[in-house]
Amino acid sequence: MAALRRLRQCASTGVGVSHLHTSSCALAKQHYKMLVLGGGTGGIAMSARMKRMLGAENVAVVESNEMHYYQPIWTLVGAGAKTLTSSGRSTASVMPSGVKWVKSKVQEINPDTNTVRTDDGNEISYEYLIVALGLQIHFEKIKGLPEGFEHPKIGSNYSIETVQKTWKALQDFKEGNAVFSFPNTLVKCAGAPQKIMYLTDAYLRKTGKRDKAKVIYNTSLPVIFGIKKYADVLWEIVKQRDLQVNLRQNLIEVRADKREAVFENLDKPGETKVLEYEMLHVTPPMGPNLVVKGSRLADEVGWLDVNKDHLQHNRYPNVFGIGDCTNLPTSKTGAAVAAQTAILNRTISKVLKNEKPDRKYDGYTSCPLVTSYNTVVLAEFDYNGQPLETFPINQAKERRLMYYMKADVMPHLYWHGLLRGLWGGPGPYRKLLHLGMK
Ligand code: FAD
Ligand code: UQ1
Repeated sequence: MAALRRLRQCASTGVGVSHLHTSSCALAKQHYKMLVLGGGTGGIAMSARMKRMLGAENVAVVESNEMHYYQPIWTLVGAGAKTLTSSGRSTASVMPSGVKWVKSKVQEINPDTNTVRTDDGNEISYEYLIVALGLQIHFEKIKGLPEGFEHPKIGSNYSIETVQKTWKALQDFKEGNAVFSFPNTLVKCAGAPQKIMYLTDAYLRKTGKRDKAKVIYNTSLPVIFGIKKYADVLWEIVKQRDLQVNLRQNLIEVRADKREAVFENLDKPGETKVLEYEMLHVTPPMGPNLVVKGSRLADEVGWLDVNKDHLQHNRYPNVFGIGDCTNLPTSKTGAAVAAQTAILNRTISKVLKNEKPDRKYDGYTSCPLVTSYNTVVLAEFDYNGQPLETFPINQAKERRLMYYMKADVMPHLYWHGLLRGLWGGPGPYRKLLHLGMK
């Protein structure tokens, strides 16, 4: 009797029940033609596109968070130019209507049986899988963190819990070192660790405190930015504004009670330097999503192993990947995800017809380098590190128009274009705009 009641309850939830345990409907087996893992940028955008291609009833998204955030605006939240509230919307509101939202965490992916197991014990099977699980941030790899964030004067734009602490530290700045770090790992939006330095400099000038501050950017990288065209202009800016850039310096410890940051010199193993700070902005070490890393879908490092042209998995042809969780050899950004959605849509439409994928991803990525409260250098480039600029003007120049685009246009393009599967990056417009100039 009890089992029958359970069965009725489960059936009334609308779950596609093909097999049922008597004890709990949490163990009900569900099946979808297209299963999307992750309801972040790539996951929501692809679910909107898959709904259009296959019908909503054939698509499900696994995501446990009740809120969806537009992370790129956190740079401006950390500098007090936008509110955190403005960066988030409920996951329910961005989920395409009719698409099944599985409100759980993915625990295990089994591509050999075409199944996924969630943290509440459900097994979901799929015909096709899109993995969009993003990357993992690792504050805990720095000694003294994350507990150090309980102290004042320290923040990080890289998480919801810490981004407002950056703004607090900036407002409370009195006198001393403003220190910014860049870890010894891949990161998402490789420009963000220094954008907040430029904004800090601008804020301190605006509030008359700049002459009491030493602004220091300690980066693990051997360059200020990976693409020479933009690096050249950034070096000029840091010189002009008296911002100290130290290369190959990696943050390994924060003694937040004493306001000390410890950096190791990556070129001289064993050599460390302790910096006292009045403000510290931490960019955490990052790495592959742990669920991807623990599955057979991972490459030897742990990233999702996909074909760089078509975004199809290299060993499992019914699996696809997008965004920060993949091993696509380009810089990890939302702008890159936008371009990838158009390519992946095309790849999947071909695979569904038993045809070969044709359109190739060129690696397009973009980083709006915010250099003050009203200027941006808009870096755009491809797999080869070649600039691939949308506008027929020199983008390696600080421009007010680009700041307006970053702060006010991009969020609209994100919520109403990208997430609805209507914005596949600026590629087509680039061609038009450049044609117009010829
Ligand atoms: P995400 O959007 O991170 O989504 C991953 C999703 O997977 C999340 O919703 C997460 O909850 C979910 N997930 C993870 N694990 C599980 C699990 N086990 N089970 C279920 N769900 C799971 N990009 C730009 O283009 N321009 C910028 O100016 C820019 N600035 C940035 C500034 C900052 C401070 C930050 C943090 C990022 C910035 N980015 C920028 C990067 C951009 O936000 C990301 O590259 C983009 O969101 C990646 O999309 P994604 O779908 O791959 O991952
Ligand atoms: C972009 O497409 C995008 O996604 C909506 C961003 O936000 C995550 C960006 O920051 C940028 C720069 C682009 C590229 C778009 C144009 C118009 C250059």
